[in-house]
Amino acid sequence: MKHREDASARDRIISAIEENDVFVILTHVSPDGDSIGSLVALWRVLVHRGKQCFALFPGDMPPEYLFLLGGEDLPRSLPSGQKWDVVVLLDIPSISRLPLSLNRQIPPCKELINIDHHESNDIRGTINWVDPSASSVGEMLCHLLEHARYDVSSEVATALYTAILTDTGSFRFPNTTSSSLRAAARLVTYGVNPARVAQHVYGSHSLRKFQLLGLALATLQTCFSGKVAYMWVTRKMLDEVGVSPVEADGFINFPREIKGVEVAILFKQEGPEGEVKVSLRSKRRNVVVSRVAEMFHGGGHPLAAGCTLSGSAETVQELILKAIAEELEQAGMAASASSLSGSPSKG
Ligand SMILES: [Mn+2]
Repeated sequence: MKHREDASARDRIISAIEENDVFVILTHVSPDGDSIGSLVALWRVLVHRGKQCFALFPGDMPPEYLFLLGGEDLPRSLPSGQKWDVVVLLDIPSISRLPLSLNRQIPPCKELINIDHHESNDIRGTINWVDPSASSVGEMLCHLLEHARYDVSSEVATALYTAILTDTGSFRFPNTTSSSLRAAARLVTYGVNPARVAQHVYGSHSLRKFQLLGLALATLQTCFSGKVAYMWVTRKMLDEVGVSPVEADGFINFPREIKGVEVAILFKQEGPEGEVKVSLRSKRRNVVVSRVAEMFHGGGHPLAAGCTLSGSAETVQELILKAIAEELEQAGMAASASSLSGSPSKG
């Protein structure tokens, strides 16, 4: 049933592309490899097909993905008063994740296309294609372009490959399936150079990023008998090293990579004073971190989610660890408070 719906959603998306001329493509704030790769790929395809197409700048881009833009710039805001035929949302599960310049408003349009792989997606477009079994929106777009028999240039393939590579954690996360690997392999036949992409994504960091990582790693701790690991990036660390918070992109993988850890947490003080951004990762489907994020008005996937809390470092850490303990308990992994090792980090 689901597959039939997906197939018809895909056909309707292709008709909407063919029948319209003026497009806006949007992706989520705090963009990652999947959102940037998908945005750039679809933008290039539509421009190549002679469409007038705006891909809106989603917010600070981690520098390792800038190569996908090939020196081109994205508009920071949309021209006002413009009527759009089609607005395409990529990897955006809810209105709260729209680029900030839009003020939580989807631009008025005839057709609203919602393409996403977040189970929690609650956007009602005129066409909705939400496939939680897909590793990434990049993988979905690969299927869409092939289904439409559009040609996939090596630039488009590179953007989609980067999306799949990064959303699967370099083909290490549970969303690494035969479907995602096959899509990546086909993209290589369209002209991707995997070593070159890896060099950009993983081998072009700044020295300061590693200096920040050094400070953050000093706060790394485990609790609940080693099932939970957490780490802090504080305002003070960012100021000390003199970097923007985007440099902490990917830090969540360090607590995640400790043996025996089921849930990894990264606490980041990046916005206004007293606000803490919390990233959560789980290794198993029965420990659902999006449920924890939702308790604090955040969201995400079962295995990767996030939320923002206000309060002191101690309070935020305590609230999150308590919620994680309950989630572990529900999953049959007892996590009594007494197994909490060490006192909450002062950040
Ligand atoms: Mn994604």
